[in-house]
Amino acid sequence: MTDAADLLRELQSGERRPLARLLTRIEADDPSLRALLPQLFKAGRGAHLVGVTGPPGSGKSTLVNALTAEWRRGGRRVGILAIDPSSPYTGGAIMGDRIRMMDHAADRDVFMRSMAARGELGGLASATWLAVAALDAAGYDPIVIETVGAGQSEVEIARLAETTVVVEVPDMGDEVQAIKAGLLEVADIIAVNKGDRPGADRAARQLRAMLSTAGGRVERKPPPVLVTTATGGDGVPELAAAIDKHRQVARQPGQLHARAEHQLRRALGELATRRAAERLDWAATVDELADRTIDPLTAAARLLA
Ligand SMILES: Nc1nc2c(ncn2[C@@H]2O[C@H](COP(=O)(O)OP(=O)(O)OP(=O)(O)O)[C@@H](O)[C@H]2O)c(=O)[nH]1
Ligand SMILES: [Mg+2]
Repeated sequence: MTDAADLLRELQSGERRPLARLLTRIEADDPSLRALLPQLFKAGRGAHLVGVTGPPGSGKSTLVNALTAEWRRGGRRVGILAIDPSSPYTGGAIMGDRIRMMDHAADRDVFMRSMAARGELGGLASATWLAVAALDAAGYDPIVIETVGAGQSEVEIARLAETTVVVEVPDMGDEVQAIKAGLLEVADIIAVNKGDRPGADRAARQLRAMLSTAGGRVERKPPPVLVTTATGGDGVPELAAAIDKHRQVARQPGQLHARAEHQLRRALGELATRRAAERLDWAATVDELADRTIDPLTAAARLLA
């Protein structure tokens, strides 16, 4: 019996602990993982990968918690990866997410994990990719990736998903307009959360108007804008239905290709860079660059020779 076969058997037992241990190895970039990856990837069942992103505090975790309850009612096993980019916004986010997911803590058909990015975002896309593969092999479907949409890198991570839900709030200030514009670009579905607050319906209407005149995106229809109240559950079944519906769209032949290509390029580029970095002698070359005894293009070519 090989290591990989043992691991898969454990993963598919329905227990959460083997999966938790595997994710720890993925986060640590454990070299012994490499031998297991071919079988891990082959064992994937093609779970629906759902990204949930949006500004800090917009209610992403609460909404994922509510969606999870909805999916559980449908008998689905839900995997959740909360990506903590260690940004100034998310101090304490891991603890907060754990508390919010307590509703499902005793349910072994819900797996929740916060993944840390070791202080910077490097390696996160590929670590997330491998983590998703692990959850997929373990039979979770859907798999949700929650990221704080506060910067370009986080937006990119959200794009690993097949279906990206952007969570907005009714009373977003002007200072976050830039974030908002970047986020809307990657949205397949927009949830205006905190629907119990004044102005939610108006914010939804404004977003719809903005999206219908945005142009430049001839290849697709404007994403649906839904109003949700994550705390009370209003609009959550509709959001779950919209996510399911988008899955069908995302899996049409042409769409799948575009998504897969983006996802694979990014994560593969990151893995290749990291593997290359392990083999290369950066220090000497960086010294030479600093001394101007070598030019950057020659240095790059030499590193990869
Ligand atoms: N009134 C109201 N409050 C909400 C709603 N959804 C979430 N909240 C509250 O908003 C706060 C932030 O919710 P979170 O779910 O932690 O938000 P988040 O987007 O995951 O936050 P970060 O991960 O830190 O970016 C909490 O106090 C929630 O209880 C809602 O629909 N209505
Ligand atoms: Mg959160």
